[in-house]
Amino acid sequence: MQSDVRKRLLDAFTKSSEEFLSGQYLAELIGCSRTAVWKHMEDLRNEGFELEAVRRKGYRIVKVPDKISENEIRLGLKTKRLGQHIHYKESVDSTQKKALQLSLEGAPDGTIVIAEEQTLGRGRMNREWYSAKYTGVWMSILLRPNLLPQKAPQLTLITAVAVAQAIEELTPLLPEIKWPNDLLINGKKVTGILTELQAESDQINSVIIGIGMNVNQESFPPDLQSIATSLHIEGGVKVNRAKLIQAVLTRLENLYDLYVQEGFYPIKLLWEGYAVSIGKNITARTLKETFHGKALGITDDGVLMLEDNSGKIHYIYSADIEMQN
Ligand code: BT5
Repeated sequence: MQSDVRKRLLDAFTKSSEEFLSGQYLAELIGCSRTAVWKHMEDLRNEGFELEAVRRKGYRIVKVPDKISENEIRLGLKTKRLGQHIHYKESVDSTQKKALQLSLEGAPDGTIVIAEEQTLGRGRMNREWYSAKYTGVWMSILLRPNLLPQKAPQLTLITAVAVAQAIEELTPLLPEIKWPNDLLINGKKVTGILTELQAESDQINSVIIGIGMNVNQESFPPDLQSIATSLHIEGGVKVNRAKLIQAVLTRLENLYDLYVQEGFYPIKLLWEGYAVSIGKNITARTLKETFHGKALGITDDGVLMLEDNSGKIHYIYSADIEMQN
């Protein structure tokens, strides 16, 4: 929509003391036909405005979209690298895919891709990731770390700590981390992390860390209701997504710098403070095998240690975890 028409339309609603404005009135104000007004209103609807159209009364704006703007993320962002290049999209298939494309085009370390909506958001092993419009943080962070490829899974754990810290900074909620890539609140998943690697032999070309945070959803589709939650559902208030993004980026950059300087050990200590599955009986499903036993903790490299009933310790690099108690 032409921005001056949009501005005049929204101004008319802002300034009017009437709730409803008729199509005729708006048409005269803007100098177009009533059909054109209707089209403009449909454009607004497509951009996330909730509108009501009532015969003989006209149009009413019920709700304006809670959009993130690139400027809102930039304003006050104190990082040196993360988020210094922002690719903001209204809708994408997957921010991971877009970030990979940017990576291949040579985008710098710290570039982020953020979308209001993903039509093909994905989890690990191509599982679906539900990414409804204007409600979550759907973000991919491109890093070019000087690390051995086998260290990349540690970045998932670092990111989990960063997200947990950011949630604590902005809400009174108590997030927990379920190894390796889930954040839970009251036992339900509030965030999932997906770390993808492009590497050649011993050299990482880029790592793309995907973060899917449920923020302002009021409900979930039936198949997710029993396992998913949002900050809004848990805390009862809406959370500013731009502020949350800033907090995640700042925390992640700080932890990442700590990791580069001092290795994984200090991160491990922080991580353990949030870990929910440690000491519990779990089932760990890897691509090849299923293990039952007690989760003893993680190694100094971030690998899960599971002790089975015969006392044998298994080292698990990636799995789906189910907790028994
Ligand atoms: C994950 O996978 O948890 C990683 C999710 C990463 C999503 C981000 S969003 C930005 C970036 N772009 C992408 O396309 N992806 C990343 P996994 O551990 O495999 O969990 C997937 C499972 O979580 C699904 O099979 C569902 O059961 C459940 N799930 C799907 N959508 C969910 C949601 N919004 N909230 C909670 N659980 C969900």
